[in-house]
Amino acid sequence: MKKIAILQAPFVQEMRKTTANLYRLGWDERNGGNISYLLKEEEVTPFLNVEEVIRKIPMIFDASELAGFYFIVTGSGKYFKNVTDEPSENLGIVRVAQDGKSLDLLWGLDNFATPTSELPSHFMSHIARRKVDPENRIIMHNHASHLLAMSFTHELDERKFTRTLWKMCTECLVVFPEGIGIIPWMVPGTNEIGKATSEKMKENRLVLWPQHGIYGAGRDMDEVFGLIETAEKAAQVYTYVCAQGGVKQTISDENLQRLAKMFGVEPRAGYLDVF
Ligand code: 2HA
Ligand code: ZN
Repeated sequence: MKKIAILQAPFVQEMRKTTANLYRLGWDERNGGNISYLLKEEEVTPFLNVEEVIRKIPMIFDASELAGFYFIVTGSGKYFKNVTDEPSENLGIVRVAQDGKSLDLLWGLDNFATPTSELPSHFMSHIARRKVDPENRIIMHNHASHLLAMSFTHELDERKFTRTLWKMCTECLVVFPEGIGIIPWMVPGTNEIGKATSEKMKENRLVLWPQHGIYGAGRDMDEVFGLIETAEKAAQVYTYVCAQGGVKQTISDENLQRLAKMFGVEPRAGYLDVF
């Protein structure tokens, strides 16, 4: 059967649009940031012959829980700024091999490029999120500026950090009622940071990497992008509030509780002081 040109695939278009948006927001300078997007086989087969493996790419960890799964990923060392114009150099479509120790490259990552250096954190987070939400398909990492700045000025206590964000914009509690997870500062690209991130992903879709950036998880691009931009907006407002001299009034815990009831969300247990 004749294949449709891969550049017409909706998931390739989404990756191009999203990386361009993220770049314009200033959250993905140079090679900062990475995205992995789980694809269903039936989404891939109209465009690619999945029996044609371009090359095998070894991995430094065991992803056998994802064996046979397809992903479109951003490339290691690649610039989000360049994805729109040069998709096949900067993106790749891969399938996790049966033993979970290598990837079959099916498209892209031209000139021997490799998938994002943060693949351990991405894949371990996919595994963790899919256990709580089998519909989860995207993991996104970027260097959202105000969240990054807040990781220097705000106490790195998950409850306190979450409560500050919730109180900066009325929308926040509704968008991430489970709050935000925070790991210690760690060396990026390692299995260790992957384990720590995925541990937090069991209970959060947002995980802060102090002095580095943010991880988000979601069922689709709108969910994960919306999640990160809502938290980032709250962090931006926090920055302005601090610059304007600090909080004089804010949303009370009782009002956050009323908000949660109205929108049918369950704030993380113990995060609101209401009895
Ligand atoms: O891909 O953002 O964390 C570059 C990074 C590493
Ligand atoms: Zn990063």
